[in-house]
Amino acid sequence: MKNKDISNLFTRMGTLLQIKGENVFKVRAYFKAADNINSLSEDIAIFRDEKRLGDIPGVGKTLQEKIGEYLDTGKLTAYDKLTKEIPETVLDVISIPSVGPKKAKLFFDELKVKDIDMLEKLAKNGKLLSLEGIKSKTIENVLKGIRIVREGNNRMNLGAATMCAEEILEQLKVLKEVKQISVAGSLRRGRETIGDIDILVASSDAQKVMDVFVSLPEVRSINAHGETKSSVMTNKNIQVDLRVVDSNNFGAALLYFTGSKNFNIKLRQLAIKSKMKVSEYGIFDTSLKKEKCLASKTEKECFKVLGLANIPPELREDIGMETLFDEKKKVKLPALIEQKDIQGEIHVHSTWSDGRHSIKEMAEAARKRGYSYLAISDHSYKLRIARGVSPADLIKKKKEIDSLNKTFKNFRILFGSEVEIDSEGNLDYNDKILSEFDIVIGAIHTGFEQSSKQLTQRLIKACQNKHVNMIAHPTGVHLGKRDPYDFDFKAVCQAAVDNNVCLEINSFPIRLDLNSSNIYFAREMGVKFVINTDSHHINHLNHMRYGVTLARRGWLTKKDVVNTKDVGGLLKSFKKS
Ligand code: DGT
Ligand code: CA
Ligand code: CA
Repeated sequence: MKNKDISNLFTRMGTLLQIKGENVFKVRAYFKAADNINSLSEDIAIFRDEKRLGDIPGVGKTLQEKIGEYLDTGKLTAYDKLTKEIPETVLDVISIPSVGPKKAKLFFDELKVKDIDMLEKLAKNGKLLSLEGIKSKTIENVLKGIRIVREGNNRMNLGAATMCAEEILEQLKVLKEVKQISVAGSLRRGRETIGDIDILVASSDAQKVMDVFVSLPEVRSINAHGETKSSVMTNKNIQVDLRVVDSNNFGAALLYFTGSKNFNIKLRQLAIKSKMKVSEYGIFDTSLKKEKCLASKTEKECFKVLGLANIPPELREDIGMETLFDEKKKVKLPALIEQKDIQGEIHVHSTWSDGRHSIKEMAEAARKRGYSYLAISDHSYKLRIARGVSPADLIKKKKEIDSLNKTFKNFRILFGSEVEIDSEGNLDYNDKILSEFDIVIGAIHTGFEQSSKQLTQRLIKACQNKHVNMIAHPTGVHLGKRDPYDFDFKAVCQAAVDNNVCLEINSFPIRLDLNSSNIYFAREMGVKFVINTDSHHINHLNHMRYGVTLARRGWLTKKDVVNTKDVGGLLKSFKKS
């Protein structure tokens, strides 16, 4: 399906036209079409074949021709022409958080800044300062933005890595030579960000598996193509490493290549104490003249001979490591939360604010997932950028929810709101309105540059509001775009505990906020959590898996997470004493 490719191409085209200074209507037409193509549930090629491209809102005659050209040739002449005038690398400059299209245009027009390296040079040598409206604070932010983007380019988020790995796994799994297959490395451990994807296969015909792997359609270039290990770059610039081992060693290899590095070091130290040795081929008894393999087929057997429980991959990290390898206490591992424990969620959007789907569509999608409730928590009034709901519209929204609820059995839509916490820590609706909601979520979307003291106070004050049940995406991080804002996390956890406010684990791939170490820390302080997707589209409900993974990495059980309860239990646990 080429929908995503075409949508991305139109977005890039629109952005470059903006830099060129084209007429706003032309620019907007590209953005609108891109947006609508992205949310089609059907293959755009079918629209074309059935001559229905004109049915897609915002797709006029000219764009229809362009879509046709791309579907037929995989190219767009207009785009190629445009990028001769304005290099594609200007898009990288725009992706820097504090830059955006306006400044990128200024930089390009005045100083011909065509890529990030050049921008960095001019920021450092003071040339940028010569431009109108550019202050030293702007330069500071530009350099900070460059650092974040570069880090983001080195590591992808868990969602992007999972999607890429699953596509590849699907294609290898079907080979008859592949006996077992699994991801390994940081992806198997569920880290928030992933450097490269590691895949492990058990097969007696390594060469065949390697040959298929390096010729997969998503492979752009081959870094290595060996007997048991290959490494490729995909067309999305993701490195994927594949190792093939014998079926008899699969468990030991999986253990070894899952890591983390520090976890493996601990395993080796533990083994040495019992006169054993750990390698990618197995666990060996070293007390005998000739080493003897004690376990290698499954991870479980390997752990067992080392005297350990079957430690889930998510726990093989520095956090909690002391507990895992504690010599004195016999450690019982927690029964980690699983995706099937989730009964519903409380942070999704609808067309009442910036969501793509109606309340009914969102509810149906949630029901299909087996949920028994869903809180539609649109943005509050002041967040104009996200079409926040006016007090007058709240009455209509509530009516719509009430009448939909009459049509359901065993499912309930809750009336929620993601309410702006203003720069002083006050909420965007008054107490009377807040008391009407089933669920009130406090959230920060602006004013990130405040001092740590101000931000901490703001969050604490929101926790103290008697209507607030949860704080959304508590640290404000955007992976690869924005660092967490600076605040006292411990103080906010304490305020959350004292006021019976939950902290969110936001599963949206660019957020993943709280992250696993925040979760682990907050849990020790007694914080309760809600795992949400922050969906703006029905497809986003699938992101729940990432939030659950983070929760597991933070050692959470079902009990720590409020949306593992039924709707009665959920609302009861939000009650303020
Ligand atoms: P990443 O890719 O940076 O997100 O992190 P990992 O943990 O996937 O690291 P990676 O891809 O370098 O290696 C995969 C696993 O292989 C790692 O978790 C532990 C294991 N491993 C085995 N031998 C080595 C070694 O010599 N160095 C490193 N770094 N890892 C090794
Ligand atoms: Ca890796
Ligand atoms: Ca690797």
